[in-house]
Amino acid sequence: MAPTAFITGITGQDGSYLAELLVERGYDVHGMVRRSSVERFDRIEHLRERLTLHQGDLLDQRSLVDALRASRPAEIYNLAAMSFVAVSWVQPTLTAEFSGVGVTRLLEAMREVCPEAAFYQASSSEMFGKVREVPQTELTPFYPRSPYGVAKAYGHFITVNYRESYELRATSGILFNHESPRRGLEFVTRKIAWHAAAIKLGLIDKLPLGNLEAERDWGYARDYVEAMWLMLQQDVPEDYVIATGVAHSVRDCVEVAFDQAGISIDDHVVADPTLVRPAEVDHLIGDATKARERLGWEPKTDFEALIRLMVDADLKRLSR
Ligand code: NAP
Ligand code: F7E
Repeated sequence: MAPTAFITGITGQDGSYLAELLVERGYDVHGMVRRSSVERFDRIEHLRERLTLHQGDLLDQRSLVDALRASRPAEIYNLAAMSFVAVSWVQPTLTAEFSGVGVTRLLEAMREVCPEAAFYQASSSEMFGKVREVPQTELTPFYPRSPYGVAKAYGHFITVNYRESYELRATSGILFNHESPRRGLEFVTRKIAWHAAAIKLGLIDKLPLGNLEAERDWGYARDYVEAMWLMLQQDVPEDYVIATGVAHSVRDCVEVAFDQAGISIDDHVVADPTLVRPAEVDHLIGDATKARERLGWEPKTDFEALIRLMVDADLKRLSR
């Protein structure tokens, strides 16, 4: 019988790639979606027939228990969160509810309905924040610098705590930034790729940006969901850093994107101080040695290839 997987956040970037991977591997894939007056399932539209969707919300315990009862999963991937760091300063308590306490709600639902399942928590390099060492490993202490990072640190530790308290097969993946043509338009790589394409096609003229010197360790989302799956195939649940080990600046991203689109930076990029964050994270570079050695995982797509494929995808999309 096909194993059953349950994904929260299935309508998001990672949820859609993970659903694709699990469907390809013969899983019976269930996903949780929240109610909206307008249904927006663009990222999973092509898979819709092969998925079972349940209404639910990380803010609502009843809905989590019912969704798990209806799907009885062997693997649970908790990808749902308020994932945009900048907005976490605007909605700090809501971020804590979704991305922090929401993890406890789902773990409690799992304990009640399917304690034998394997659980994946989407932890984040944002937990390292004001970094204590470079590069960061599974043992690097956390110093989050945003309400999002603080909420994720709570989600991370409650996952570890439930693993140790109740012997749940709960694993936390500490993922560094990962991008794709399905990335939300508000995140910087996709914003740059989309603007480069739109400027090239004469649809707009300016690209407003905040801190051009900020650096991140950027990988490809398609590679990273493979790591999530590998983590849940291990006999012993442990935490893993997933990263490329190479950092680039926002400026590097603009250079590659504009080169791919064939346009000049000087004429279009404008500084917008409102996009600079109250606190920034520096020197985020991950060391994924443990994942390489234990999971056999390695990133396949480098930064430059990633940004070029994102620009091409937006050029294609906007030309239609
Ligand atoms: P994303 O594209 O923003 O997707 C977030 C998903 O969470 C969406 O499906 C969204 O549903 C859902 N969601 C938000 N609040 C919810 C709630 N209260 N109840 C139920 N569902 C809710 O994020 P992503 O890039 O795929 O990231 C997936 C996970 O990995 C997130 O937890 C993120 O924090 C974490 N993470 C991401 C990265 C990265 O670089 N991408 C790195 C480290 C960790 P709607 O479609 O209804 O909005
Ligand atoms: O910002 C700088 C900004 O919003 C990257 C999420 O997936 O990864 C993501 O969080 C950098 C920051 O991603 C603009 O100041 C400059 O330094 O693309 P971002 P993020 O904040 O790193 C982590 C690992 C997650 O877990 C999160 O869920 O780019 N930056 N100018 C800008 N950023 C944005 N968004 N927009 C700008 O105009």
